Amino acid sequence: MKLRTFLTSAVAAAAALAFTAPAAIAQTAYKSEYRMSLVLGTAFPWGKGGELWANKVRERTQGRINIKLYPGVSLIQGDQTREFSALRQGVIDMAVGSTINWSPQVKQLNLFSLPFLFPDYAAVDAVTQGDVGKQIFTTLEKAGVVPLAWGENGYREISNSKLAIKSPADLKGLKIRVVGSPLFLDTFTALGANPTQMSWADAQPAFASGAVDGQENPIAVYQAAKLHTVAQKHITMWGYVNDPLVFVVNKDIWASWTPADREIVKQAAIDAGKEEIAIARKGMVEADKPLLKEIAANGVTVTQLSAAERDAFVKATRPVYEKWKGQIGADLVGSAEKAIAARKK
Ligand code: X2X
Repeated sequence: MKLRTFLTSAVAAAAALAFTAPAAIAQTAYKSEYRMSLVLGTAFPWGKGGELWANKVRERTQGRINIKLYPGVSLIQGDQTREFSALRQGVIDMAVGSTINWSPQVKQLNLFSLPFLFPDYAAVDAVTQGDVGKQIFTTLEKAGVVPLAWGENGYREISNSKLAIKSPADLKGLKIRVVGSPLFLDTFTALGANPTQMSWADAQPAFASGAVDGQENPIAVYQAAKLHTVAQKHITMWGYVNDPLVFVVNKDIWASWTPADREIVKQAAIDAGKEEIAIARKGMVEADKPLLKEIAANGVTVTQLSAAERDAFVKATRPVYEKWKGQIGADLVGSAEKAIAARKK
């Protein structure tokens, strides 16, 4: 080999090494433990979803990727609306998170909090499992995390300590705890209630002391948290918001794994997400809704609305829907509306 050729190829080889080496090193530097953030623990469908994901990953990677659960958003001292920023910054390695809690940072996620957008589960699936779901994932990627799969917290129903709510007038003056997302303040203000933002950790003592009158959360959450024991004696089934969950990984953590391990983590998230959604809907999709029977057996009033009664809530919140449609992006909301209209029931 001529000296010149030798030098050229040596330089090229060194350059190639310099280029690939950091990635190769990063990929082998696995942490002994990865930290998964969750608001709700394994007594709830949400936490079970996180546990299913962690277990599948541990098994399928023969322990190369070992995940510990941090329920109660304990990595960020319970401040659930900071979860997305903490994920982006690497304080949290991975999470199963609610679109509500991340919507202050990613405005498109407010889509799911638009009042009365989703008439039924088929509508939710048409959005999350279709093109709109993909668009949302692209948005999340641009925002700096790696989204892998959808889960579900559930349809958020309203409960309170005072009366059976049948019309917006019944909400007048009721102090309702909402999650820290401005869209919820608008919705409850439009309904004549007095909304107050509070973390989930602070909310439960506030129900017990009577500092707040009511709240909105899925029935599965109501039951697992035993909200009937903290004065929440009346539930109205209005299905105004569905609360999907997203399985995500921090970008740098993702990059540190081999392509084969990334594929395992992703497939495990998809499998766990499917199972979690089934768990979240259990007791609510069967014709006789056994979960509602269980709740009524605890002495709780469960109010079902007629179509006309429900419509009064839809009408009262329509200006909020229109205002936020613009803020979220009329195109995105329009695509969701179309997917819902075209759903298979
Ligand atoms: O705080 C809530 O209400 C909860 C647990 O449902 C969420 O994290 C959105």
